[in-house]
Amino acid sequence: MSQTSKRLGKFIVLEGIDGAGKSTHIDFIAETIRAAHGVQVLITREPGGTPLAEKIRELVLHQAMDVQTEVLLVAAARRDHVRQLIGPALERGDWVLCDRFVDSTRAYQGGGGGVDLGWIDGINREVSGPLEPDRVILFDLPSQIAAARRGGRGGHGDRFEAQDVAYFERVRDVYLTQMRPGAQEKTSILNAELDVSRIQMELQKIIINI
Ligand code: T5A
Repeated sequence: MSQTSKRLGKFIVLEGIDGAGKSTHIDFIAETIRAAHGVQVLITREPGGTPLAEKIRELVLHQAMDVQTEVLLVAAARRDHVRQLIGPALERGDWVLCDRFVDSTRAYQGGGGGVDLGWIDGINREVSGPLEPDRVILFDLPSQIAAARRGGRGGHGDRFEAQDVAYFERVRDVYLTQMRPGAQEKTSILNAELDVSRIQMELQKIIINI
């Protein structure tokens, strides 16, 4: 998106540790947005969302690399995603529902991997410019429970799912206690331990008020 571009749609982001329940609820969230706000909803994800970014996703999830390289690759994927898909959708008035965005890089590479959060924030500002989520819905779940849920599902077997519970506790800690400046008032923290129907009730309340 350029500095002068006009944003008409809203940008909604789902965050949380692996197995917290974003995929389970994403279609419900999109349908609830359509019903509540009468808009088109584009569902997308990070890393990914464009042909180039999906190729980068494969590398980041499956190719061994150092953690700063992870930051730079997800940033490259994000740049393409914002310019090719997210920005144009918002400019034509669609809402964009994105599974992960800049807070994932802070939480995973910053919290999990130990990379300096200031460095990550600087790169994210360069890459996505003025684009900020209008609402972040954070699915919050203790790491042990998320690991059990991932185990029950069989797991995707990517590099992040192979990390231990301590890694995911550090990821969760950044999500909860070291938010981006200005992100706190735009973040809804959802108790992902609840059952699916209770979570849907909470999601409806959040979405109606966006
Ligand atoms: N990444 C991404 C970075 O490191 N840096 C970045 O900058 C970015 C953008 C993406 C990976 O990339 C990393 C982070 C990620 O590891 P992914 O496969 O897209 O990889 O990973 P996730 O987004 O985490 O997707 P997952 O499928 O692993 O997790 P979900 O979507 O949160 O969980 P979900 O819905 O699949 O649920 C897991 C299991 O729990 C059950 C479900 O049925 C399922 O079996 N479940 C529940 N059970 C009981 N009660 C509930 N309320 C339940 N909700 C779901």
